[in-house]
Amino acid sequence: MKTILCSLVSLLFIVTGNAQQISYPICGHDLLMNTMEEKHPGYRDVVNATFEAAKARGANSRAAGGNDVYTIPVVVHVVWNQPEENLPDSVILSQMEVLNEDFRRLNADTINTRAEFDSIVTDPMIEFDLQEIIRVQTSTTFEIGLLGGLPDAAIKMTSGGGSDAWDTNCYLNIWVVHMTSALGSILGYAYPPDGLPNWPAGSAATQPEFEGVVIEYTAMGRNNPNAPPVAGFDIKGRTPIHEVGHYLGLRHIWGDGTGAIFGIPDCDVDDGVADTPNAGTNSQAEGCDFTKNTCTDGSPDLPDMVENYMDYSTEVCQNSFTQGQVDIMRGVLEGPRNGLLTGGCMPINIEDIAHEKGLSVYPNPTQGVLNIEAIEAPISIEVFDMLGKQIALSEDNHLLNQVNLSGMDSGIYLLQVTFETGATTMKIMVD
Ligand SMILES: [Ca+2]
Ligand SMILES: [Ca+2]
Ligand SMILES: [Zn+2]
Repeated sequence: MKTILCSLVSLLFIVTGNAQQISYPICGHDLLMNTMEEKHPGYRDVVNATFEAAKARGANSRAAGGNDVYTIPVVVHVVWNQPEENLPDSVILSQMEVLNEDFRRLNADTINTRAEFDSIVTDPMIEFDLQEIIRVQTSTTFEIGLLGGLPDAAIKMTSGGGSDAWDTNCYLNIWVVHMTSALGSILGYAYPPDGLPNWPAGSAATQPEFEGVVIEYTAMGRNNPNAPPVAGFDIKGRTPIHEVGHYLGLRHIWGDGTGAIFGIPDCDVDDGVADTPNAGTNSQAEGCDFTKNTCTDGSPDLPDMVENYMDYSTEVCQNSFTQGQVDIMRGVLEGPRNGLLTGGCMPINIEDIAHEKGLSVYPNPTQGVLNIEAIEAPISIEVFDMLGKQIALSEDNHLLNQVNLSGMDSGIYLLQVTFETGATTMKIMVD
């Protein structure tokens, strides 16, 4: 499942490959890219543009000394059919620990990172804050179509037998389910970020409520009683690390070259990250081979970085992100996914709240004073910049309130108005 060009070819690979080795560590990212590209020609270009913008943003922010720890609020949806799929809290909490170790480079196995990579691996400074575990029992089965159709409308919608997302602008939703597929087992999939203004017209199928990460229930946590007993493929909670990597804009470390589908090293495509050594194939077949070196690039020529979370090496082998990858992930958090940095919004229909409270915000755009009027006094009125930094807070409010934004740079800001029973967030523009 590694080509980004043709899911049919991936299908052949799965069917003809070594079933046991091939069928486990599979990520549905490529499947997803293919499906989206078929539905919306140009999708890949938009993702690429987002990726390049994020890379530049993250690197610039680092150069400017930006090194805040970013915290992502997380909602886990356990959508279960068979009892074993209803994972206990302990497994979810174990997975949260793995996220908070690996995205802070606090994982004990960093001692296994080879010395030649010491200078490029780094701490992403991203943490995860579990807000809620939602459990939904379902009779629906979640099947990946033969041509790669993903069961989003079932998994991610209550009406489809799954569980509705909490607002995907401000929460990372992780759905834990059992998926079936004739393609083999898929351990997870995630959408790369979108949300740039150059999104092509007619892209409605990329519903915002489908953003997030889907994980096969056997791949969660370090203590999962259902983890598949496949020799060499110990589950260490690294599938969600890999999928969150995609969610934050990362590509596979081998660059998804076409030849790689057949195990032929394809060194002409890379992952768009300068510091990760070029790799021609993924490491699925090798597991954890420190001698693997499929491409010659640079001097000294580095081996394939099987330690990287974005490879298909075994989970016990993976322990690192590089600085280049971290720049992209942080750039995505500062750009298309910056709503995640506002501390989470309330899990309610925000349009309903704005309507229910008769909320009116004017003028928008504003050149200075913004009026915020409602039929109930808000508990708080907050304004955030697009980096998620709070720039205004009012906790003493009335039915008509004014926030003075004169002196702020021109641009887009987020206004969050919180009432007793819910909150709403909207974009405002300062001219
Ligand atoms: Ca690279
Ligand atoms: Ca090399
Ligand atoms: Zn992947």
